[in-house]
Amino acid sequence: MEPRWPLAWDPDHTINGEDVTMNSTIPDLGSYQTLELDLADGVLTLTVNRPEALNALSQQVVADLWKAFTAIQDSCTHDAGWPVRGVIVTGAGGKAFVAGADIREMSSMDPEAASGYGRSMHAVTLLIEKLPVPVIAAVDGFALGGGCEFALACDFIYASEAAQFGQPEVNLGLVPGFGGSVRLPQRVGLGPARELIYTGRRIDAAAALRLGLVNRVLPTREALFDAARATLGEIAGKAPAAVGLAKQSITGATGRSTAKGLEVEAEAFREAFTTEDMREGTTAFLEKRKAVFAGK
Ligand code: DAK
Repeated sequence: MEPRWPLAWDPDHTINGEDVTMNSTIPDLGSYQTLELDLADGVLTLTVNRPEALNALSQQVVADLWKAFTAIQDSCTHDAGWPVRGVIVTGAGGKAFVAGADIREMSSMDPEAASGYGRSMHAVTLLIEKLPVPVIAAVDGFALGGGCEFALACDFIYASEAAQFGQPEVNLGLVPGFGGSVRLPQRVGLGPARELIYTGRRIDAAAALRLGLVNRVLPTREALFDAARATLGEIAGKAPAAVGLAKQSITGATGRSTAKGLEVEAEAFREAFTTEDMREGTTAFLEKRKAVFAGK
């Protein structure tokens, strides 16, 4: 399906009444066999579009994700005018976010092919973590196995009441292969992550909220997207480089020792002082006016 995003783009659009386009040009984010991209009001919605297989992450989906997130990365700079200020990742069809890695394809993979498959998706998840804009996984329906791991690479997860999460790999004689053994313990703690991975148990949205796997649960799919867009709109009112540096700092410090993490934070803090937006933000405070960020 052809991506719809350029048609939805209107450079005069605002978020919460603020012009967040910063004189950006419309980025060429490419076209994809298995993804739909829709850029509106500075928010890019990326939809995995294989509803016939509950959006399972086939090798083609992984290749498309790599290409798409590389293109998005190139658009998330002040040189490009920050045309993309936030990303929502989701799945098509209303039944699943992503039901996992593609079991049909995996069933005939040899260990080398499986390893390449796992590493390609690792690369995609690292790209998402490096993206200097926030990425929200909007989960409506199943987020299982590789689908849960894909969501875990996003900055945070919002879920509808219909969401279901789990790492059911052990039911298939597999282990998590797209980052779940690293990111699930980071998100929910070692004990709950072990229990979920060893049992392959599925949990609903309310249980995921209690665990801290998701940030918010919304009653419907519509409310889910409204909430995700509202949060990204709120963040788009801030200095984009500062948001990017904060993300870089948190991602870079995660899993490190306190001393190493503080080094990462110190570097991001120093970098913030090289931006015009930092001068504008602090000056505006002292002048008792609202800051106008140029995205530089
Ligand atoms: N892969 C491929 N096709 C899938 C799929 C999947 N993960 N999930 C569903 N489908 C397909 C079904 O085969 C079915 O196709 P047709 O039979 O119609 O052709 C269609 O989607 C609709 O699914 P169902 O008919 O099963 O729908 P139901 O409502 O009855 O059930 C369900 C929904 C989500 C409960 C069920 O589909 C299900 O249990 N799906 C599998 C969920 C799962 O186990 N996910 C985890 C996959 S394992 C590694 C790399 C990666 C991984 C591991 C290792 N290495 C590098 C080592 C990752 C592993 C995983 O993610």
